Amino acid sequence: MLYPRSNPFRQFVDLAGFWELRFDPGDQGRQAGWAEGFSGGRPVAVPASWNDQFAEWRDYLGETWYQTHFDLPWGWDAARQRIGLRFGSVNYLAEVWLNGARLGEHEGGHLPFSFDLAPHVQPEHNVLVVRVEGELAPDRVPPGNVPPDRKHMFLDQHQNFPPTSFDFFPYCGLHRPVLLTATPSEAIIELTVVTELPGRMHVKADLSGADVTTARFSLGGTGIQAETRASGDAAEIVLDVPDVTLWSPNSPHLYDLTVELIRRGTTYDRYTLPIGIREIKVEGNALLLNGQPVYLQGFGRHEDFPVTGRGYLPAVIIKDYALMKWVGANSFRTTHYPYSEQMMDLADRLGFLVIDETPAVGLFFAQEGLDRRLQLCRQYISELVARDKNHPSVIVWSLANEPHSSVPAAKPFLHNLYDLCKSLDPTRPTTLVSYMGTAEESFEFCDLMCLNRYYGWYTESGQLDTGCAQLEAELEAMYAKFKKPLILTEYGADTVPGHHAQPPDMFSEEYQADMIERYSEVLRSKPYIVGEHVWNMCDFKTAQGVRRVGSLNLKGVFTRDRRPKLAAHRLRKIWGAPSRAE
Ligand code: GCB
Repeated sequence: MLYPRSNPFRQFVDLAGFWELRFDPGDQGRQAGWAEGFSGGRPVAVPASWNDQFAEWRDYLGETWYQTHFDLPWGWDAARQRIGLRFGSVNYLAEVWLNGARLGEHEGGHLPFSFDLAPHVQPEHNVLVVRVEGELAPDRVPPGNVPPDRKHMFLDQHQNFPPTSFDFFPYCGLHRPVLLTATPSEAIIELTVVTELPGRMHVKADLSGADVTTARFSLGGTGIQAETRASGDAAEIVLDVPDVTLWSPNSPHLYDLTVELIRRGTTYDRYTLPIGIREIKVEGNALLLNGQPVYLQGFGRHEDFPVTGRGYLPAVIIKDYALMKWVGANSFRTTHYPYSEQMMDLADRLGFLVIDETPAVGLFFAQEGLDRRLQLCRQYISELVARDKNHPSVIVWSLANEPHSSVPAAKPFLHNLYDLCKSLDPTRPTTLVSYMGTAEESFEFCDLMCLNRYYGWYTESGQLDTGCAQLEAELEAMYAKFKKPLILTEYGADTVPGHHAQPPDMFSEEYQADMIERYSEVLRSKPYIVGEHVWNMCDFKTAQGVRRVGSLNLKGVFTRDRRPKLAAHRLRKIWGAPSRAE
């Protein structure tokens, strides 16, 4: 899962641009052999969702074919190098052919997958075809088209269109960069770095064709360099960094770890990975970063923007980080799916604390399709940990958002996921995010508790006094029961920008600002609360339904085009004050 790099030993080329696309509602593409290449396609932007590019296909989630052509760059040679193809995210199902040969398929949006292109790739005139399909189905994750009697009755009683079991638009397409990669045929294929105090790095490099290889590890700017002999398919080393600068939000210091493979005095592969040295753990009531309590203040978000949908948009990423800094946030959760790798790299560089969430939102536990949903969740956890394990910014894994846990089948299912995640990464606290109205028994084994609560909005509507009293009562009860630190991972109010009211009432900017402030007061009065994430950073597109005016969730503190509402200014005051960690 190493992100492709370009250096004297490796190269990648981005296939972004205008591809060709054919919608295929009658499923004729398979019969007609579109896998080998098709004509009659219309131009489509990649990366981006297809939905907002073509008005008449906005709600269409079915079979869709993408195609592009490429030549290998100068100097690339499939006989000497490993030529690969890497997709950052395709939602939901992807099946891929090169020059008519089927390379494979991948299920699940938001996580990368790759193919070795040997022996099918040619120096010129390659035809790459991707069939994408994003239908909503009860045995997919996240699920959709769930029969009404299987739905959680608290929030899902209204049918929406498209029929998601989650509250965001089910955008489809090639959402993140598609990269053509060249690496040496013998190469570094994986790096795993675990850091601990006072300044130690455990590094493991997985290698292909490793016999008689020396692996050299060096740490930029420190003069630290060490060599080891590869044994089997791996090389491992422990590096101690004297006078270490630890990674933290206030000082997001990254060391460039470079690994080189050397044979008979000649380097034949090199990879550089930025590493932050830090330690995260839960102790008693506290979440400790480098031994000091941290308090998370920030948001749940969405990768969502007009026209491009869920497609990768570098300028919006930069803007969002700037707004988060402006408002005083130090943290966010990747609601409700893993974010782009570029977003995660910037979290490391800019010093954000990330709760990294899998795509498991809207999970329900009816027997039908349960095994399939479990296997998918397990796949996503494995892929997510493999992708994000080296990010210092990732401090907590979130296994699921709001599983419908009030049934006996939920706990063993979630326990299974927890155990898998811990086995893959014992170093980070692991949690899940509980649904309002659900007694989440899985907090028994989770390392900390995350709760989404909307007292004063969906219940106690318009009544902040009663709502805050309810909130406080539930927090106290949860803590008394589980004695674990708690993060309020969602709270907020839909707000029509420009709608004002005195006294404040629902949907006014004043009501949202007051609700956030009142919640924050409750949260900051409890020593076991270790974070507050407002829902949501920005307004975002949803399916159509009676609860979503204009097909938007309006709980953003910023509008969809990133203009602040009153609540953003209020949050600046609340969050501008030194956080409890300081
Ligand atoms: C939730 C969900 C989130 C929704 C939010 C809401 O609990 O986690 O996806 O958008 O409520 O606004 O209803």
